[in-house]
Amino acid sequence: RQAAFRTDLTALLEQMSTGKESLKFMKRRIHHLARQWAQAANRLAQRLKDKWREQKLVLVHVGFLTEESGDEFSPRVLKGGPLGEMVQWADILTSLYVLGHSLKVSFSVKELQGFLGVPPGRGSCPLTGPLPFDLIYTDYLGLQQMKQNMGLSLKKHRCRIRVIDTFGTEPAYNHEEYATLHGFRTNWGYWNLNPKQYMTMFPHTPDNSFMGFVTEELNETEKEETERGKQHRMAVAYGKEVSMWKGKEKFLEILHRHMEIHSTVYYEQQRPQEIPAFIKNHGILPQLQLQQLLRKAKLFVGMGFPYEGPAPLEAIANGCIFLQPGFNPPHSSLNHAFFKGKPTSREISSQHPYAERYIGRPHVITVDYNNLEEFESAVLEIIKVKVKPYLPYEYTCEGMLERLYAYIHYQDFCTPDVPVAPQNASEVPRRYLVRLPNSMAFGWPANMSGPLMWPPLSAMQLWVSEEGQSCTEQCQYRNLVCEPAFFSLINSKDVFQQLQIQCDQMEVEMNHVFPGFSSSKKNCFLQKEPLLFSCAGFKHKHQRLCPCRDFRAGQVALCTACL
Ligand code: U2F
Repeated sequence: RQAAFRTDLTALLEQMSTGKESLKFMKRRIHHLARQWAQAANRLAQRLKDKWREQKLVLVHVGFLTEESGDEFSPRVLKGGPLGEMVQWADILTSLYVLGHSLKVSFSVKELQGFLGVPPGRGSCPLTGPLPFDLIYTDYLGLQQMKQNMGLSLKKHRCRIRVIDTFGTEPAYNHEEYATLHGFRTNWGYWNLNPKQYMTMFPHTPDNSFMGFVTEELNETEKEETERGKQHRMAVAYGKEVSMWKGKEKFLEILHRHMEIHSTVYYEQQRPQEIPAFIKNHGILPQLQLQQLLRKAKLFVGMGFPYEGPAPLEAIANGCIFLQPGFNPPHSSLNHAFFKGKPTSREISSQHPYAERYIGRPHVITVDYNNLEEFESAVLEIIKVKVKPYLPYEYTCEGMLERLYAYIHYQDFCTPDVPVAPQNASEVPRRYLVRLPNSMAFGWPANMSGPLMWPPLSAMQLWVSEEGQSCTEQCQYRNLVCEPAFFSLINSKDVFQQLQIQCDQMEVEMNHVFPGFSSSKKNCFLQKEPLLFSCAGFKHKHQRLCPCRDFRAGQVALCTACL
């Protein structure tokens, strides 16, 4: 069946009836953004008019909101607890629905069992008949619940699963045996999925798919009104929970010398000492009202936590400048409790690396908050400078629909991959290799991209990393993005030869930095295990072969020829 775009969200909202605060929050959000979704659907429908899109049978099982997982989120919705995850799930549900897929939504193990056709109380009995879904979107907790309820059959159907994973899972942590042997074992990873099956909140490691969420976009009239109504000496402090305010007095006092500071922090009755008396607190506001507050304010000031939330994008979309602390040394699972046990080695250079890297000045200013002079001069600059509301395309409704459409249409983890580490030269797709003069890059002619390869081969450029550098960084340095789908094509002896890399020895091993080589020892290495192809991996004294690709302006998940 063909999928048809939907613009009326009533039936979706009806599928979500329950008394939980988390669901009420999500429903309010869906309802509030309905007009923007409908406009985006119409625009994308026009652009894709001749494309045939199959209607998929989709199950969405939101594990972290089930009673069976303890649901710690719902009781904290009105009390300053995390809302980012609910923002994202609301937007995923809406996108799938608007794209016209057939959707079943589950917020409890009982509903999950019903949809999977597993009789309640059967515990770990495997699902018998065929899986009644083409795609299942869930999270790590949901995956665990499905394992318990589908038993062995989960393995058979795992290529249809997509795991919504806020901070991402790098390949070294995902491969059970490798993670266990090499110290990458955490509470979460080791599911042996294709790393692209993990979908993140921001474009973190390119090993995963970037799912994202949306931020409301102002229309031209609203933008003009916002610019006119800006109060240049009004700031909003980013911190819903009292704990986020501990030890922040110094810079808040400096800020207070120049601006009136508002906040939306939750506390019961008496104001805690962490919240200075000069702060004008509104308590937790509904999203719509928070947005009104941000429209008036000039500055949204980060206080170091939460990491990588949606609020800075909302502030910037409403014409605020986001001022945030840079982290030196960067925060990671090695040195910070919050990231400990998360299946990633990613290093966080500031409270919001996406805002820092993909948006930057004049909308985002990152400074060292320990240097109070630097902080103060940033504040003075912010008061003077004029900025317009800004929202990257990938965070608009159309951007999210476009991305999810592409994933559903093109990503296929059920069909076996191209052979890895081909030993026989005739297996190597040599005819694709064209040497570009004066560079270490290969270009692939556009007409070589076959229908089965996505992203298309024409998008690929091969580069060699520096010693100790990851492919994520090398591609970024080239203004490209690492594309793990191409690793299997460059994992061959011939590629080393074509690049004129001297290999006295060629080994085939399981290692998340291969294919690569050590130039001092003249040792070259091919990858033995396709699940370990990794953009994120790096190793001292090792140079890597890096498959990079281009990307669309404002939509890093997709290459120019990807649609
Ligand atoms: C992030 O979660 P948070 O919920 O802490 O992220 P925020 O950026 O603070 O805000 C999430 C939403 O809360 C809304 C606001 C944002 O969309 O509009 N909100 C509101 O409705 N009323 C208010 O008064 C204030 C905010 C991140 F998203 C999670 O993935 C992480 O787990 C968490 C910890 O790093 O940070």
